[in-house]
Amino acid sequence: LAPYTITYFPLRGRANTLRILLNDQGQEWKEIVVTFDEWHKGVLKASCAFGQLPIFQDGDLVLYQSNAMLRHLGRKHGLYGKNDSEAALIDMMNDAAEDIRGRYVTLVYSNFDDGKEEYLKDLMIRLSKFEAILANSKTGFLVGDKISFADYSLFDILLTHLVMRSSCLDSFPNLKGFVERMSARPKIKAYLESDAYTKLPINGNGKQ
Ligand code: 6SG
Repeated sequence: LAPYTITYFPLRGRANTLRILLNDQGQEWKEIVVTFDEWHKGVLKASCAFGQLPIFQDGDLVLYQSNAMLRHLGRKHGLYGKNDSEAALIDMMNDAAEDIRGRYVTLVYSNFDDGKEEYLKDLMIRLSKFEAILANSKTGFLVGDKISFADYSLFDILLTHLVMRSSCLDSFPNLKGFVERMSARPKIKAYLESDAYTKLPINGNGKQ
């Protein structure tokens, strides 16, 4: 039986990196889908540690905060580097990806139509930093010689931004190569082609 459960809205949103990681690692999990109608009744929200989804359960362990979930899976599945220094660098990379994700979520839910072009200008600067990091990587991963949870985070936000602006990686060959390599990993490829992925909207308000 799957030890893991993800409770979330019927969205990619903040669950998508988790789902990509779990698929790629050959893990099974259960999804509990929370509709917006159900959520707005407020009972589940009141029970959540910080009043928000997703929830991740690993047996008796109940986690809130999507990046804590990624770190937990990183520790359990060998996706957190080979020593403390690599772990610190992986944290740093994931935090930089989270900086982009946080700005994206703010744009989508507050000011998408008017703010998009200015957002994309700032995004290019942020992506250029990741481009330089990957240009210096000998292995094609963000840190060390193995995939980490930060690679899945970066991959997810790049997929999301390719939907928003399909040309956004055109001047970043290393990021483009990264997306191609990640997308070609057999279990990720199968997931990205599945209804479980393609039928889910990215966000809860129809913007993308
Ligand atoms: C939003 O922000 O889609 N959780 C969100 N929103 C519901 O009542 N730092 C943590 C983490 O990393 C952030 C959690 C995250 O885990 S997901 C949440 O629980 C709340 O606050 C993004 C998303 N939201 C769509 C949504 C569904 C119900 C309320 C917000 C859209 C707006 C109103 C209805 C549909 Fe809606």
